[in-house]
Amino acid sequence: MSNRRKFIKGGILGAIGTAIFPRIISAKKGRQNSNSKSGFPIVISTWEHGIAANKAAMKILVDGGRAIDAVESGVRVSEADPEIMSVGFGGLPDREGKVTLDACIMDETGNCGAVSFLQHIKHPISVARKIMDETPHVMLSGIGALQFALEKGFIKENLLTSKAKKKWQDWLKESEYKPIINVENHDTIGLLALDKKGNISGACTTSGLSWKMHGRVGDSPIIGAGMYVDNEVGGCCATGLGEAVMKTLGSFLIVELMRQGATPQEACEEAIGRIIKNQNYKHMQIGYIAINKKGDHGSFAVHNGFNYALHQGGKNQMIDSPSFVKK
Ligand code: SD4
Repeated sequence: MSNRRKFIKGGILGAIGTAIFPRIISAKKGRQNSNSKSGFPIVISTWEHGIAANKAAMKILVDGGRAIDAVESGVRVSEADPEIMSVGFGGLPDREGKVTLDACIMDETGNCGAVSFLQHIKHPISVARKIMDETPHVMLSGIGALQFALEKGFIKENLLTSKAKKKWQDWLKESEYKPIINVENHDTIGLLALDKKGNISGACTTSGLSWKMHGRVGDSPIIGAGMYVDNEVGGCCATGLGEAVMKTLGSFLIVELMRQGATPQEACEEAIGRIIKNQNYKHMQIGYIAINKKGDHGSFAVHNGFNYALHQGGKNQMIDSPSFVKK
């Protein structure tokens, strides 16, 4: 390692890790998530619906396909499933009863695309991909994103299922607006893949916080907040209260910490540490998953209960994430 690199590693991790949030990094430095193994192809994604998404993504990778195609195909499975009430079709609406979707995608060259506040389109991730591939822009929002999608041949649909509508009508009785993340009201899918060539891509898609204010956009479509990849280093996805992730640009932070030498596990712990240090974390859940170029992975959450799906070495399984608050 060059002297300069040693200096950066020591300097930045020293300053960030031990001075700012000593409890996490210094106590656990060098420790890997006990579930972490190296190797790729690998697909990792948030929450239980990740199992089906991983399966679709890995199918592409084992045939020698690109990570970018794998991540898009993977999260489309969750977007299309009306039983998943936090992503795409069947997602819970905002306080006005409108299903508004956020998504982003990023490839190994640093190209990226995103949509925010998009209505009526079942697969926001594929609209994000088209923005990445066919426009000079990164993000389209609201009516402009819808217009673009329709021009590209996407079909306008009603995404509010009767089940989601019923839940909204029940919520309306009290109309209590609490932007609080708990087990019932979130489950964004963030998915990362490293293909056989060792190239990395990521995708993230969500209907966001249920009962959110109309027009509210969370972290999920923000490159660097809800998801970020850098082909020299690794990638990260976030789930949970988007406002807390946006305030700390969590996914970008985690990738940059890995660039300075942190393991995926250490980097996730440090990013959660920033939230704990500066925000009232008691009533908010945030979870991160991260991988590096070797196919090591890590995860960390504020509270107990976060889990993720890992497809590696021929096995596709759920793993409980470690957390800052243990119970
Ligand atoms: C948001 N981060 O809109 C998303 C919600 C989420 O798991 O992740 N839920 O704030």
